[in-house]
Amino acid sequence: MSPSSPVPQVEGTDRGRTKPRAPKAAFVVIANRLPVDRVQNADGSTDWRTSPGGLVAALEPVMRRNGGAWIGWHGAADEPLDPFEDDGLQLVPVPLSSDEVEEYYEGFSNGTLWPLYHDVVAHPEFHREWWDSYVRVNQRFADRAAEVAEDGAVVWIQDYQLQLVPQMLRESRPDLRIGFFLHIPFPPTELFQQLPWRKQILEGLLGADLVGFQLPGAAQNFVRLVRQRVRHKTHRETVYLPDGRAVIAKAYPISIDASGLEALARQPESQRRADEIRESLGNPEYLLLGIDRLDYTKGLRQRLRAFGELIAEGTLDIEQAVFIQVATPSRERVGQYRLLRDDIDRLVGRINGDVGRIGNPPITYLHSSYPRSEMAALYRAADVMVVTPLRDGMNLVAKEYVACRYHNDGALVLSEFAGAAAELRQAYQVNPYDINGMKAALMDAMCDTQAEKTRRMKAMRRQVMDNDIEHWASTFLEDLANARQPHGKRTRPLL
Ligand code: GDG
Repeated sequence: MSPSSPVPQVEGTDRGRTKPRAPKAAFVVIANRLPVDRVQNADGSTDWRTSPGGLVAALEPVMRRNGGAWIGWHGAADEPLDPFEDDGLQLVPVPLSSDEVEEYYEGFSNGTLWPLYHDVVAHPEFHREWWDSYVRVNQRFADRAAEVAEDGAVVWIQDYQLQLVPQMLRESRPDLRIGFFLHIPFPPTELFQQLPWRKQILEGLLGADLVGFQLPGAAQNFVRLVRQRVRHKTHRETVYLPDGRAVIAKAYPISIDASGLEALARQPESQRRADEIRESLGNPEYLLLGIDRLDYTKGLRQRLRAFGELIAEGTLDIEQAVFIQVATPSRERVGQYRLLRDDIDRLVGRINGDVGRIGNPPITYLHSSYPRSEMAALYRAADVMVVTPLRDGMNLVAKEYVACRYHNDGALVLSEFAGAAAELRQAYQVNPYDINGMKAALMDAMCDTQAEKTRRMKAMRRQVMDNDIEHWASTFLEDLANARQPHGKRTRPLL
């Protein structure tokens, strides 16, 4: 979104003012965040900028093509904001108080659900006040959607922050066709059972007609849990509810705007910048790259250790190989993320201090976020892309790297525990907990013959280019429109 976008008025404190109504929409996306960030300029004026993150990267093109409304929080606490239009997109802000940001967002969403759903790689905290806030905020999102959706509209709810919205919305608007997509893993029954509110979450999701997951295994976990905990009848991917409704749970692996990103990577400016990046690092033989949100699920520590050991033991020379790690700032007010940042700072400092030489730090660590053009240049510059999450719903970075390698060169080292591993079979797959295995995979990814790397990359490129974000969204929306319902009513198809 351009900085010159119209800046909507922040609502004043005069209580008598009538709230502008968002126009009714036939297609509504509900996500925790609107695809914009409000930023304050030095002169006190305000602008809107597209915010980073997988969800926005994934949904923006689909929304623009279909038109429609996007409901979400705008990122500023205690500041109600009027609905506004930007570039043909209706944006409908949902206000959150600072207590709600702390309890619903940082608390229940990111302190309870996020670690629980990612194999408990960090300890999930269970607090009843966090849950109460989650219920309240979910109800607010559902109420807003009930106002905005026109009769018989298609509503697509996104992700773990809003799992109660499907049921809440169905209660007030049974005419709607409701879809839900979970971007993160859905845990096995043994872990999900820890959640004191497990039944409410399952019932919340069952308000949808179609519940989408990244992988078939996640959909199976969900159906099994519904059978065990809510005692509904199930058959394969279908749950049969006592009121005659059927809910489908199925996998829709998310992807990227592959041709759009490839086009950006093909621009001469991207290659020029890629050459400049390599040059500034002394033109190493191998440039390794990691790009992640700074998150404990992403396996940064394990991959940096593996690389550091290869240098320390002399398998790799520091003149020969350099690692760039971009860690985009994320959830910085959550305690576990602050600890992680210190931990990675220390680790990078130790490795560079132990094995670096003047002008030759083996790891270039960037705790910052970059424009898309710089990301494309980095993908062009890297010989080896290192994606080693301990658990990840999909991982779009892996697919983005593949999309940018239009000469079929470069190599992808990919964790078995990323959803993307199911599709990118020809990556150098690793168990990120196995440091020796990871060291061996890094060496293979660097030293294999060009022919072998080309064979792998070609196959992965076919997969990514044929199954892009458009394919993801259209298959989901088609299945949602066709989902069989007792009244037999079909929704108008979307574009
Ligand atoms: C969740 C799930 C799932 C990162 N830094 C910058 C930047 N990014 C972009 C990447 C990529 C996206 O953010 C990150 O997506 P991931 O998929 O890697 O990870 P999560 O943020 O954890 O996303 C994940 C995803 O949802 C979608 O369903 O794949 O499993 O955890 O697109 O390029 N973009 C820019 N500057 C940065 O500095 N412009």
